[in-house]
Amino acid sequence: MSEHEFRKITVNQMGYPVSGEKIAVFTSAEHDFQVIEKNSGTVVFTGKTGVAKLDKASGVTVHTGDFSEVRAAGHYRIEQNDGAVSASFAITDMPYNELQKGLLKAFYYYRCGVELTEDYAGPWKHKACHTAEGIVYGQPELRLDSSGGWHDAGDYGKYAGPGAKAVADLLLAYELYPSAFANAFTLPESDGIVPDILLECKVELDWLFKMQDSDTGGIYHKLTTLSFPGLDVMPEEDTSDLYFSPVSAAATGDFAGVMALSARIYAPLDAAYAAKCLKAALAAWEWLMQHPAEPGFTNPPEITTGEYGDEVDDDEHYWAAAELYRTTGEEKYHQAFQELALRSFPKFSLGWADMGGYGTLAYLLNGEQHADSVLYSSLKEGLLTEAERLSQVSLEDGYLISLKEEDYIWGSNMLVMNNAMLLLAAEHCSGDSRFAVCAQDHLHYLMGRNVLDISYVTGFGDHSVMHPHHRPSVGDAVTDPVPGLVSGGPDRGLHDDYVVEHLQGKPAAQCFADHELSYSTNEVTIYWNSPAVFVVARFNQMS
Ligand code: G3I
Ligand code: 9MR
Ligand code: ZN
Repeated sequence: MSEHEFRKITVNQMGYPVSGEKIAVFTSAEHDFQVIEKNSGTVVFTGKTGVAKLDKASGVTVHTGDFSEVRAAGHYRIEQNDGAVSASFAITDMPYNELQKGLLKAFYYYRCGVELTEDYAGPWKHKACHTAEGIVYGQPELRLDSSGGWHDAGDYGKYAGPGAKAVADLLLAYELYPSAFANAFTLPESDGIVPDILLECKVELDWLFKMQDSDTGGIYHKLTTLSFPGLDVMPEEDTSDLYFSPVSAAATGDFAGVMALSARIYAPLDAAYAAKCLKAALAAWEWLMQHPAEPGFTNPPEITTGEYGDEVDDDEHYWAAAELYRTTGEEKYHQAFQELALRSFPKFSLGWADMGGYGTLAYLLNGEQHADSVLYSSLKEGLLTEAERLSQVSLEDGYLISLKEEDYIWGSNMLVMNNAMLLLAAEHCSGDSRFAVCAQDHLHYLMGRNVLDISYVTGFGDHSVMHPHHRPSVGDAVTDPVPGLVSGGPDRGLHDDYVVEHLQGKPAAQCFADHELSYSTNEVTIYWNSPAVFVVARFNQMS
C-alpha cells in the first residue's frame, strides 16, 4: 500500500470489546461518519467527530469519533460520505483472544535448538538449529552446551538480558492476569495442567541456565556467531561457530532477577525446578557481591552482533534484590534493595537496558506489610505520578498514546507496550480504571489505529506487517511472514540504509518501512512481543 492509500479512518483492526470505549481516529476533512454492519451494509450508528487538531508526531491533522454506543456483537466498518472507509473490525466480548494466542505462539516460532514440526509450526516448520557447543570467548579450548532458548529477533543471536526481560513480562502477565491463560495454545509440551505460558518460558529459562559460568556464577552476556548471517539464511543453515561473550554485570543482575521471579512462579507446580531457579539466582547474586564495580559490556573486537551495551547496572541489581527479597523474605535482600533504591537510575522503566521498573514492581507487588513504609509509599506514588504523566501525554496525542515526537526511537513499539504495562501496573496498585483505558488506547495504536493504518503484529489485522526483517520469514518459501511477531515500529533516527533512502523528512510516527531491509524499523524481537502479551492479557481475562 503506498502512502496515498492510507485509510483516513483508523481503528484497532482486531476490534473492540462490547462494553467500553470505542474510538476511531480520522484524518479526513469530513466530520460525519457512519458505522456499518459489514455483511448487511446496514448503518447501525451515525456520529460526528470532534475538533480537528494537528498531531505533530504523526504529521497529520486528526479528529476522533466515538461509537461506544454500538454494543451488538458483529463485524463492522466505518464510512464517511466523502468515500473514506476504515478497516473492518469486530465488536465482541473477547476481541483479543486469537491475538493473545498468536503473540504467545510467536515464542514457539522463536525457539532454537529444536525442530519446529509441521504439526505445530505449519508452513513455518524448520529443522533443528544451533545445536553445536559454543566457544567461550578468549578460551578457545573451552566449549559448552549452548542449545535451546529463543532466538532474540530477526537474527539468531541469544542475549541473556533481553531474554530475561521477555520472560519477566510473560511471568508477570501470568501472575497478574492468570485467567487470561486458562486456555492452552497447543505446544508440543502442553499437558492441560501446566499453563502453556509457563511451559514456553521454561524453554528460555532452561537455556539461561547454560549462560551461567559454573565457576563464578556470572552470566555470559550473549551467545552469537561472530557476525550476522545473511538475511535469507534459515536457522539450520546458520552453522558458523557460536561464541559465549564475556560475563557482564547487567546480564548477571537480570539473570538473578528473572530466576528469583521464576522460583516463585514455578514453586506451586514444580518445587524441584523452583529450587533450581533459586539456586542459580543465588549464585548470580554472589557474583554481583564479588564484583561491585564492573565496567559495562562492550563487544569483543571480533564480535559484531548486537551489543546490548549497558553502562549502568544498578537497575538490574535493584531488580535482583527485589525479587530475591520477595521470593526468600530474607532481610539481607531487603537491605540491599533499600540501599540500591537510593541510587539514581530510572525506577519506572521496563526497557532491556533500564530494568528498574521490574524492581519497583516486585517490591510493590510484595505488599506494604513486607515493605519499608516510606520507601513503599514513595515508589507507589512515583508509579502513579508516572502513570498520570503518561495519561496526560496520551490525552494530548492525536492517536491517544504516550509517545512524544522524540520517543519514536528504534523499537518504539516496545515503548508503546512498556508504557501500557506501566499504566496497567498503576491500575493494579490503585484500582484507577482510567489507566486501563489509556493502556488500551496503546493497544489500539499497535493494532492499526495509527497514522500508517498498519497493524504492527504479523498475521493479525487486515493491513498488517508483511515483510519483517526476520531471517526465517525472508528465507523460507512461504509468502506470509511467521505470524504473531511485533515489529519495532517507527524510528525517526533513520538507522538503516533503506529508510535513509526512502523516508527522509517524514514525521516521526511515519518513519517506518514494511520492508525486509529496514532492520531499524521493521525487525521483530522477543522483548517487543512480551510486553504486548502482558497488555493483551489484561484485556483478555475470563470474567
Ligand atoms: O536512549 C536513547 C535516547 O536517549 C535518545 O534520545 C534516542 C535518540 O535516537 O536514542 C536512544 O537510544 C536508542 C536505543 O536503542 C534505545 O533503546 C538508540 O538510538 C538506538 O540505536 C538503540 O537501538 C537498539 C539497536 O539494537 C541498536 O543498538 C535497540 O534498542 C535494540 O533493540 C536493537 O537490538 C537488536 C540487537 O542489537 C540485535 N538483535 C536484533 C535487535 C533488534 O533490532
Ligand atoms: O540483521 C541484523 C539485525 O538483526 C540487527 O538488529 C541489525 C543491527 O545490529 O543489524 C542487522 O544486520 C545488518 C548489519 O548491521 C549491516 N549490514 C546489513 C545487515 C542486515 O542484513
Ligand atoms: Zn537457532
